[in-house]
Amino acid sequence: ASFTILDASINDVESRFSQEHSIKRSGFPHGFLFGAATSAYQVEGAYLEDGKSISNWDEFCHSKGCGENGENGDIADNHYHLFMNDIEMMHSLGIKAYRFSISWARILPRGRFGEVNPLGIMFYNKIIDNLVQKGIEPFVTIHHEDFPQELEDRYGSWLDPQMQDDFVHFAKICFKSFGDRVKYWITINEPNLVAEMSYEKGNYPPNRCSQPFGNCLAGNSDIEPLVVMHNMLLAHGKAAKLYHEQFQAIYQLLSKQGGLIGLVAHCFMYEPFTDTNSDREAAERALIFNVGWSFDPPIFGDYPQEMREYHGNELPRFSQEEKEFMKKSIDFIGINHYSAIYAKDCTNSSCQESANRIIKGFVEITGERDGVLIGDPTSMPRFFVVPRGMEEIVDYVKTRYNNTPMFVTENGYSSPNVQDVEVEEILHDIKRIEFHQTYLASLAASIRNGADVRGYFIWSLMDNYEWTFGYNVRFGLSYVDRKTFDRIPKLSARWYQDFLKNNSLID
Ligand code: AM3
Repeated sequence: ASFTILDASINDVESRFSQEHSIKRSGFPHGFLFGAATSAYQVEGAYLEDGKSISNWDEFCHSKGCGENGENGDIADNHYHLFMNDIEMMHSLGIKAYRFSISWARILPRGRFGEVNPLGIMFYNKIIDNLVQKGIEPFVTIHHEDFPQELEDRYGSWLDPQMQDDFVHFAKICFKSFGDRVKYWITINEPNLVAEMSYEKGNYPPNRCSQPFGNCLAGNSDIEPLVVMHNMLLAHGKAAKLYHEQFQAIYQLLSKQGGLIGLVAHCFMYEPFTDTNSDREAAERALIFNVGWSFDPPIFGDYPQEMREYHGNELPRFSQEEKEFMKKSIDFIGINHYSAIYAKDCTNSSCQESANRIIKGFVEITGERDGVLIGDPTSMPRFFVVPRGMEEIVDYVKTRYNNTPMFVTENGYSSPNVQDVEVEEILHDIKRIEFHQTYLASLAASIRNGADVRGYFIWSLMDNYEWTFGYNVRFGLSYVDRKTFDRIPKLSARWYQDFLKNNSLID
């Protein structure tokens, strides 16, 4: 019923799509999970309610003003109070899975130095129970950016191996409390991006970088991203071992649903800037330094050889015992994919940003070649619309990891910023529909070629707090009114609803 206001505009969309853009639900395998995603800090709000403590993002936003115009996630989408409405919205969309994250500071306000907060457990129990009741699969990210600030203050969070213990303690409580109903677990969201944004570029908390600029603090960006990633990967490995050994089998016996556990990485597709050996190698290297850095350890038990060659002893090492439990510590690979970008070798010249040396392996990135952009721009810098990138990245991951099961855990579009856009214009989001149609067509092609992809999540269910960009970068299928918190489905929501019913707009 909530979609009726937009019924009229759907006709406008129909005329815009040609036959080759037509992609239908039936073009995907039968049990393929279509869903939408959010994360706790970006939607929940209620930042100090019912026993939740201050998280690293609360602290960062309050002390420095984290988003544009000083916006923060104190209230966000008020999902903490409106979750029933939101689950109803998912149900009417017809999605079969919902990916969300658990606020660590709500469950364990003082990490492993304090008690479990029963009200936190209760909140996620209500979400999970209501999802299950509506036939929507809960897809739970245990850690997505936010953790209790106390862990930062006490020992420096991910820079210290103690954070692994805190994470495993948290994960265990989640498995115990929710594991009877949750079949899909993601340990950590995008550790590779956290290493870059928090310890290299310094724009996410704790804002560390080696050449202080803006608000960032002096750190050692040559080493810290590597250390932080190492601690995150080990935290993942230990939690996965615990899940595999103590929970998976029991839940299998009890409810015939053992559950699967995976890790999610931020996966750009890199294409060579020029058709030269050095740029072709640069594109390959950027993939290895991102995808390989994230998934080689939990699949093969160690970092890629190429990274060892570049970083030498600065790249931490796994002990023999660690290699053993890291290996095969994931049941599925989560790919967050938004964009492709050109990669240009900077081994012999000096790379412009240190991130391009450390995080990308001496690769400069650019979205422009000979004055032509790689794809349409979006409101996120360096995110372009390049549908072929989806097939390319999935194929790369498929080949590198021998077709380990994959999920596209995020894919989405934020419209370019236009001054004073009318709400009407935001709701009439034809570009977002086109984005999803073309990226899905590209994904379907890789599945036809044998890629074992099992689901696709749109980022995001609704407009939300986009980290340092605040509320103006809108990825949602629904518009959120910042004053009333009303959710208004955009045309893309109507499109997704139709798509899931296997109707194509051009039928
Ligand atoms: O907000 C999320 C989406 C949208 O943009 C989500 O929480 C994240 O998991 C994910 O990373 N998302 C996202 N990323 C933008 C990050 C900026 C990276 C810029 C790097 C440029 C090379």
